[in-house]
This record gives sequence, C-alpha cells and structure tokens, in this order.
Amino acid sequence: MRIIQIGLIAIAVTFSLHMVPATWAADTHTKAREHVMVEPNDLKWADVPTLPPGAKVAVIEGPPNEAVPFMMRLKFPVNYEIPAHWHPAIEHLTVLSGTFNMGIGDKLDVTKTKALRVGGVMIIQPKIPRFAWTKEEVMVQVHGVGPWGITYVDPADDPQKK
Ligand SMILES: [Cu+2]
Repeated sequence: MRIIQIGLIAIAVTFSLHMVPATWAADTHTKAREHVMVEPNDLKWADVPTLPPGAKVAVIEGPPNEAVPFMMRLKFPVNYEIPAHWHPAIEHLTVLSGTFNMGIGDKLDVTKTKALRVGGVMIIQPKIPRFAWTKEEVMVQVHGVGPWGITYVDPADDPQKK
C-alpha cells in the first residue's frame, strides 16, 4: 500500500474579524481531499494576532476563514487569559496537554470556569460568549467548519485594536 505523505508548508496566520483573505501560504483545504498524515514535528507554529500576545497556532486543515472544514492547534502560555468572545461557527475543542479553564458568559470570571483536563472536550454553539484562562501551558485542538473568526464581547479586548 502506498502512503501519500503531504508536507505542510509554512503557514502565515492572519485571523481577522473582517474575514480579510488570510495569508495561508498553503492551500491546505485542497490537500485535505487527499490523505493527510501529520506528525507533531511537522506543525508550523505562528503567532495569533487576534488573541492576546503569547498564543501560538498551527493550522492543520483550512484555511479557517473559508467555508471549509478546519483543524488547528493552539498553545497558550502560563497564566494566560482569553477575554469573553464568540465565534461564528460551532467550536469543537479538545485539550491535548495541560488544564484549560473555560466558562460561558459575557465577562471573564475565573470562578465560573470548568477545568478541562487532557482529553476533555468542549463544544460550543455559534455566537455564545465564552472565556478561558490557564495556570500552566496548555495545548488544545480546535476543529469545525469555517468561515471562522473571533469577536470580542468588549471591543477593547480585541488585540488588533490596541
Ligand atoms: Cu474561542
């Protein structure tokens, strides 16, 4: 049996509220029609301009800003906070390492979160505000069907507006 290996090309990430065509260097959604076998070492990590500084993203499938299935991994540092925000599509999140504290609501409140441990899963419907924080380094995998984006409940929390 022949295994088709598809290398991931470095992906420059630009998430945008406005769905501006992003600079995904790789046309990964076309490639995803073939087999994709990816090792962790193949992932290309990039900064995330739409999240508070310190997060990293590796897009595996996408591009997320188009109406295609997407899959990406996100890494968050120690003591990281993601203010209340929502997404235009269903979010499916799986914790791959660390403990990810997530809550539902309009304002980040560390007392109103659930600690999702490794293997924990969260599914949130579109436009439901949610927030999260970490005490340790965390890696999650998010997948869904785009177009993806992020809207902060309080626009002042949007790092792109700072
Ligand atoms: Cu989110």
